Amino acid sequence: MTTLRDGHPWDEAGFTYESNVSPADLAGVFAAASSVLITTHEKPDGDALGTSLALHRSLRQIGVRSWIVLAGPLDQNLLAVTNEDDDVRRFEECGTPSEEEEPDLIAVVDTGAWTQLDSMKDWLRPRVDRVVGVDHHARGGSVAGRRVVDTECASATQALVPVLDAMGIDLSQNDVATPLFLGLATDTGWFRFSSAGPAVYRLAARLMESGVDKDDLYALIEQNASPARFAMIARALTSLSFMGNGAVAVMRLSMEDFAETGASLEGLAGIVNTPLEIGSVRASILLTEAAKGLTKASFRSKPASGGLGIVDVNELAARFGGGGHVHAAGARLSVDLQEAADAIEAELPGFLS
Ligand SMILES: [Mn+2]
Repeated sequence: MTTLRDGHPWDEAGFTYESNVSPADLAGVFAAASSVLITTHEKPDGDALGTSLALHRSLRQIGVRSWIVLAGPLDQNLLAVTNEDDDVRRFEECGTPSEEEEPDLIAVVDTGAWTQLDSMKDWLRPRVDRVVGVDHHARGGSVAGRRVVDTECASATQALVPVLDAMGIDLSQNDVATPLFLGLATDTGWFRFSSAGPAVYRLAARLMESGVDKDDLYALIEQNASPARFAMIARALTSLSFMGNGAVAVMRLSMEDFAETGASLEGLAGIVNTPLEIGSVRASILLTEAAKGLTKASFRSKPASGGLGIVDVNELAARFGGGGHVHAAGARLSVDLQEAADAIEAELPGFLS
């Protein structure tokens, strides 16, 4: 059974997750490196891959060898932004580096939470002094000895830009701009979320002027779905129910739904956002049965409007050992779909004031 905790599961006692070096400091560290392993949170999204790829291509520009290691399921559409010059490896195939391949620097981007680095954590722990971090999350742990954490940024790619600028990177060369734009666009729901402020639009403009073809990228990422994904969307919408007097939408997908449609878990990205189109809905939850007795919960919420406050889904997910952002979070519950729905419903009153 899921245990409730007082603090956030990403927190570490006595540890404050914030920048401890400047972007210029980090630029100096990258420039002085000879080989860099770049990694990010498991089940990488557009921002995780975009930050990794932009850093990888930037390091190539200044003659520093690097490679990317990605762990966990990955939306195949995202890989379309990589090309044959990029050294992108899957943890499931390459594992941790051999002694000959030991990098002298490790970059962890778009997360600072040990729980999001499960495959690599035992290898990373003795190396934290050689780990540098670039992130935009409010919470995290002691993963990176030196880190730039900017919670004002809508994406980790946005937090990376001042580092690249200090490195003197030309964003238009070997297409550094496109993965930067990918992270910025996907983490802001293509510039719709409240996190998309003036600085985001300014950066988007700069990246387009550096060669990003946003229509091409949109088609590649957002208009490239499989019929199986749509079969799952149909089932998710059919399962829609409400809690909290209509303020919270809940959708459920079972293992049978996956078996019968042939859809994959990684093919579900974004489905949880759809019920936010309903006027009365302030938060949306997608429950997926990952295995018998194991339910994955994805949470999304709207910005404050019409005198109504936000549903802080970061804190809601934390009640079940998960986390994320105020408007987007996830958790895993060791119960079946119905028990997960019941447990979440029991926690809701405190979040709907
Ligand atoms: Mn991100």
